[in-house]
Amino acid sequence: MEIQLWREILDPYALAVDELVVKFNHIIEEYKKKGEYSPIEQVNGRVKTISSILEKAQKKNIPLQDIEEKMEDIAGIRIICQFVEDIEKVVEIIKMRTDMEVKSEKDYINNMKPSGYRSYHMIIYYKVETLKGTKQVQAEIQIRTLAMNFWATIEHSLQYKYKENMPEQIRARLSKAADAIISLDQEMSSVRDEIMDAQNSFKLKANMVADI
Ligand code: 0O2
Repeated sequence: MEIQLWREILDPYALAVDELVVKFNHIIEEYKKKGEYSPIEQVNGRVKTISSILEKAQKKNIPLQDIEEKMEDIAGIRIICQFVEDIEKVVEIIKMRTDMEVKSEKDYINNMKPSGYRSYHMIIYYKVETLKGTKQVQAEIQIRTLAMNFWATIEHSLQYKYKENMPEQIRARLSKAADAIISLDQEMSSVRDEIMDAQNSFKLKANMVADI
């Protein structure tokens, strides 16, 4: 396929990613303005690269003409939360919206992948407006804690380094690290109230200083 054709296909996905990132960032702002704790800590988005699309299509035997329908993560949004409890809240927020239609969900938090990967995945339908009219695209939203993201980032770069041949010893250490992440998230949740109190009083003090 020619590069120009790829651009035309991927453009609406780039627009969807840009819009979704703006919208989720706006949610953070709304919470901040109300002086409330935001269940979303940060948002990132990306459009899958052409080479990565082709690689995945080959691996999963997806014909090129079916890519837009079958490859659900051409547009990818990653929402990072501080605490595991926040993930549920974010899922709720997404389900309430009228501009995002949930197609499917995968709960890799309660059902950890054999690798140790944990995250909550939602595939949504999202409409964008282009010169050619309205186009509905799919986007994958990954919701995870800071700790889960730390693990996934390291594991992803090791996967990239070793491809299919990750040494068993490294695999085992990653699995041990995944258990440590579960404990860390549990520990953080148990001190959640104290942390939130501290953050609120810090904000309060900062506001008081700003008012002076
Ligand atoms: P990239 O480079 O992040 O875009 P499959 O890909 O067969 O496992 P499926 O149905 O395509 O399964 O989707 P799934 O399982 O919901 O996972 C899709 C995405 O989740 C992956 O995209 C990763 O981003 C992330 N993910 C899933 N499993 C793992 C894992 O074990 N480790 C890490 N670090 N991330 C994972 P891509 O396209 O594989 O990769």
